[in-house]
Amino acid sequence: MPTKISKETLPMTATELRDAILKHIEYSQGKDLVHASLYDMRMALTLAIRDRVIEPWFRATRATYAAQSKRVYYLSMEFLIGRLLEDAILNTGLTEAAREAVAGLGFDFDTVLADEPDAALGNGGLGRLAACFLDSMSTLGCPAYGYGIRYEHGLFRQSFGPDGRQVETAEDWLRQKHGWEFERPEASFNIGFGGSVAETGRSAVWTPDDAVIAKAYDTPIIGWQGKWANTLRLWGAEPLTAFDLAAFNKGDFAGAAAPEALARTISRVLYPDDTTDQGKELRLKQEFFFTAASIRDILRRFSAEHNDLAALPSKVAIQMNDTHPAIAGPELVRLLADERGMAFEQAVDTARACLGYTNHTLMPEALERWPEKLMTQVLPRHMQIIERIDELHAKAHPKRKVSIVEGGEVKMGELSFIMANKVNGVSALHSELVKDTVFAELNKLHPGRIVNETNGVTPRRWVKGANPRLSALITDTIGEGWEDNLERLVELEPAIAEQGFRDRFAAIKAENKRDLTAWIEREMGISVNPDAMFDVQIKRFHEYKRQHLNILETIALWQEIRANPKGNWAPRVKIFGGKAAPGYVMAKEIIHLINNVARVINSDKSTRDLLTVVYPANYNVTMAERLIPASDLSEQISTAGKEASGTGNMKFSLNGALTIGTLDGANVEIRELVGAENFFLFGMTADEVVKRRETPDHAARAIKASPRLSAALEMIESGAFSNGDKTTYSDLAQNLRSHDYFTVCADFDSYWDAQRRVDQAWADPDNWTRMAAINTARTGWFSSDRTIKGYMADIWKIDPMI
Ligand code: 26Q
Repeated sequence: MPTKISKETLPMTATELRDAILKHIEYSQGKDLVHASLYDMRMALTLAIRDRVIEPWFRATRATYAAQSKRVYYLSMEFLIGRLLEDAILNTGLTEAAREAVAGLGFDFDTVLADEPDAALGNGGLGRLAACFLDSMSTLGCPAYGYGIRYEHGLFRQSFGPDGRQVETAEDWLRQKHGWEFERPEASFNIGFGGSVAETGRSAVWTPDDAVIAKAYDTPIIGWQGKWANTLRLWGAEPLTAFDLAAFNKGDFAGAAAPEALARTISRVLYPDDTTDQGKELRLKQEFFFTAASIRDILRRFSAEHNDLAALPSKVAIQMNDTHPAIAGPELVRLLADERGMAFEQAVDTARACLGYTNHTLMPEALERWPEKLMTQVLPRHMQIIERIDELHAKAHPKRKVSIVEGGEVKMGELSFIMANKVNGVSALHSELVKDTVFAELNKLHPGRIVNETNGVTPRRWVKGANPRLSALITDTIGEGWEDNLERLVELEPAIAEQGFRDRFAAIKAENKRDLTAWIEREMGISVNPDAMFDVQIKRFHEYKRQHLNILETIALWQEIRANPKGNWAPRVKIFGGKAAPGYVMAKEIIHLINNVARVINSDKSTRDLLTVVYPANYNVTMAERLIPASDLSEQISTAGKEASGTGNMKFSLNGALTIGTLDGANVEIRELVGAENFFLFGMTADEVVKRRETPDHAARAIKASPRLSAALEMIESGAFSNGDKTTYSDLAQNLRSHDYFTVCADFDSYWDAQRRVDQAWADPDNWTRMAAINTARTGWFSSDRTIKGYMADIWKIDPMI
């Protein structure tokens, strides 16, 4: 087993690292030090660190090959990895050496780290989960490949117009060279689309009429202390023929480049998560493009080592991150049956034995469905295979009521369920709801197929890297080695009883808040009181996440502070962060409202010391790393039953923020672990929400019963936040008054009361600190290492290599 860390790899002294950086400035960047720019320094440091990662990476690859180990293939449309340099330095234990080396060369280390663009190849939770899983699989020595798309443009950049509306511009992370990746032209596949199918007896031959090349780009993912490294393989799309020389020679310059432009479109841009924008042909092509390339790569690797395709499930575990790669089932069946001659039913069983499916949402409108017509047009052979899978399933379960193809649509959730040997939810509550709602029928037919794997987050990035001060206190208190054994944080608990520990804990939070205060001043020109409570809601904008519940409470609070300025109000800074899908009108209205409420409230001198609202634009992984360690209160206020898990909630708890939240997703498990007395619970349960919706005028009733909510809504409608224009927010207000599917109104008073309990708790700072420290001590279970161990044992049946 390759456990030993060889001297040549790690550790490295500051002087050695300095020499390595200088070498790269000279030979990779082609500069001498006096002329090196910040970019040159960042690239040279990146390459110097990358060099140290190569050896463990090779070692892990060789060890897996030598042991003929089963490998995990994690297929995901999104990998929201953020910056890689700081993480890699942390995992290789080179933080101090790098800081010293870079300073010695005349650059500021933090500025160099900050020069790296965020790799924003994801929308939110699902993409960030994939990134945390990569880190944990490498830390645990689980042989694995992440497979995804090398988008030229990640999630759009967000800014706010002068009116406070969201403005989207293209993100451009690849404008500068991506220092971590290795281009692999030898790992290329032709991916076809469209065309026709010729059936000859038992087999079928698909002749696509269009094709692109999928080319691999590999990024090594090093685990904690460099003991293991896996590969993130992202596919870029390229044309089969780069250039139409005939057209060029005729003088048609644009036409000559047309095929190239068309092919490259496939990996051009990440689709924003937007349920109103379903069924786009390019999205389907993206999904097939990366899934087909990945499956072919997997089969190629298997066939290089083994002959018997029936043994595939003993060597290959493919995890589908939501339904986005659901075409993996039909594609694997096609390759096994059509191209390798396996009997169809055996091919289906073999594929199923390899596949797992993770569900991340219960909302029916968010489950992917593709028009049968489009599927037939783009993937004619796959459509036939899907129909045969449906028939086989019907034959095996004659009484079954569900089918994959229904009403002219292909339901990807059902396809994924039927083609997977395990289906998992992402929190205890969510997994139960998966069994009882979306897949109730399929669960009856396949008892035991649905399992739970509660999400987690990597402590290396989200504690050690993001919160070095807290990490030092943890190490001082419980010793080394908690970073890959996070449940050891419970050992903090005895220390919490000591005043000295609590004082240090409080001082760390205060310092983190001062850093954030300076950043807010610098970036936004807003000065906030660092001693106020930092009350933070950062996540994608969605009606179910209810940022509007938060802003309604903010308006009501402002009014009440004005009416009673001598009241016992806890001074607060309300911080928002997040993007809305460009086509999601209501979510964008909420953003617009928050910005204008901020403008109005922040200009009220009479309340300024007690209430400030800040909403920095372009929330991303790097901003999360800055905000979370400086937070006192974590807003996790989704309509119960709608947030599958949440992972931000875990990051906040670990970093010593208290949660105000509903009984939704992993909040339930957080509350169980930290104790009900250390969690501000409010709102209806998932069952109560469903019942309440049966009362058609539930919103009107709630508004009538709540003078505060009435006043806040009326204030919005009066034009107070829209320069007197009464119509600006009427859609938003009307939606709440009439429909209010997400029960903002029905939960308002309960939320208000919980916020006042928060105020009371804030009034006793030492007790607040005690509660915050308990949150840190008791949430070590939310390490993604624990989650990955669960997947390895329950789903993948793989043993760790270290
Ligand atoms: C689908 C079709 C077309 C275009 C985009 C999409 C699309 C893209 C992204 C649909 C959904 C997503 C992302 C979903 C997501 O992030 N879900 C979150 O997953 C987290 C990890 O399990 C959970 O913690 C969150 O509760 C869940 O909302």
